[in-house]
Order: sequence, then C-alpha cells, then structure tokens
Amino acid sequence: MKALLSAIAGVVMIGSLAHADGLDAPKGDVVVVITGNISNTNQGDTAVFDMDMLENLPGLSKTLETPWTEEATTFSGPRLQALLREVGAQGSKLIVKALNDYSAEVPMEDADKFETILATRMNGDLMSVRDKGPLFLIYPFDTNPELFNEKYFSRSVWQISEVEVVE
Ligand SMILES: Nc1nc2c(c(=O)[nH]1)N[C@H]1C(S)=C(S)[C@@H](COP(=O)(O)O)O[C@H]1N2
Ligand SMILES: [Mo]
Repeated sequence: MKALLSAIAGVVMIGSLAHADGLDAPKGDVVVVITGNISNTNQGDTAVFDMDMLENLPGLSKTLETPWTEEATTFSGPRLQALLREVGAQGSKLIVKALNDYSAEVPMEDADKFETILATRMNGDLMSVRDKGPLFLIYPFDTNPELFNEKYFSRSVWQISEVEVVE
C-alpha cells in the first residue's frame, strides 16, 4: 500500500513538473508567433504569446538614441534571449518577420552577445502599429556604439509578428 501511494505521488509530481515546464496558452490577443526549431510549444508546432506573457519574461529597459527617434527614448520589454529560452529555441539564426512583409536574418548569438530587447513599450507606452509596434527589436546602441550602423539597423525589425528559429 505504501509503495502504491508513493508511486501515485511520484506520478502526480511528474505530472505537475511537466506542466510547469510547458507554455501556458495566451489569454489575450496573440502578439507574436515563434515558429521553427523550438521545443516548448502551446499551439501545434508553434509558440504564441500575448502581451502579458511577453511582459512577464525577464526584461530590460534602456534609454538610447536610434535612427528612428528624435531624441533619447526609453525602450522596454523582454530580452530576446529570455524569449528564446522560454520556447527552447535551438538553432543558429532567426528570421524576424514584420507585418509589412519585411524580414531580417538575425544570428541567434546576438541574443547572448548583446542586451537585445524585444521592446513592447516606448517611453512606457505600448506601441501601436503606426508607432512601429507591437514589437521592435532594439540593439543596445548606448552601451555598444559599434552597433550603430546599417548592419544592425537592418536587424532592428519593427512591427514584428513572427520569429522563425532556423538551424
Ligand atoms: N518592419 C520593418 N522593419 C525594418 C525595415 C522595414 O522595412 N520594415 N527596414 C530595415 C532596414 S533595412 C533598415 S536600414 C532600417 C531602416 O530604417 P529607416 O527606414 O527608418 O531608414 O530599419 C529596418 N527595420
Ligand atoms: Mo537597410
């Protein structure tokens, strides 16, 4: 009887651990879909996130100048690295796709090498599509001025709707 009870307790524990590892389903509107080589999904082979899920990931806030803003501007949101960890991304590059059909190839190592932010907010406010929202990939131009050039500007995708993880 004791053995049976502890066996049951074991199964229950494994069950709840598995649940803790899984990705919750979004409660609000889906902001971004992560596709490709990921191990943590919540919608078929993909992982979808609403704004609350994104803003609950480990994040960052930085005030910096960009080619797209008139003056120093504060961007905040999850670290790209945190999102990639959350979905169990395995690969070498990302195809970051925008609502306007623009897309850019971003080496996955940019997420670890630099404090790249998947910005959800500009000066504290959510960004409308007109204001380059809902998501804008921001490189740390303040601490890494060597990134302030066309190579990284082209990776600074705004109006992001999908991130594909590629080998
Ligand atoms: N969504 C989206 N992001 C984008 C682009 C785009 O067309 N759409 N162009 C990229 C490129 S190639 C560069 S150089 C810069 C251009 O910014 P600009 O159009 O303000 O000069 O943004 C990048 N991010
Ligand atoms: Mo560009």
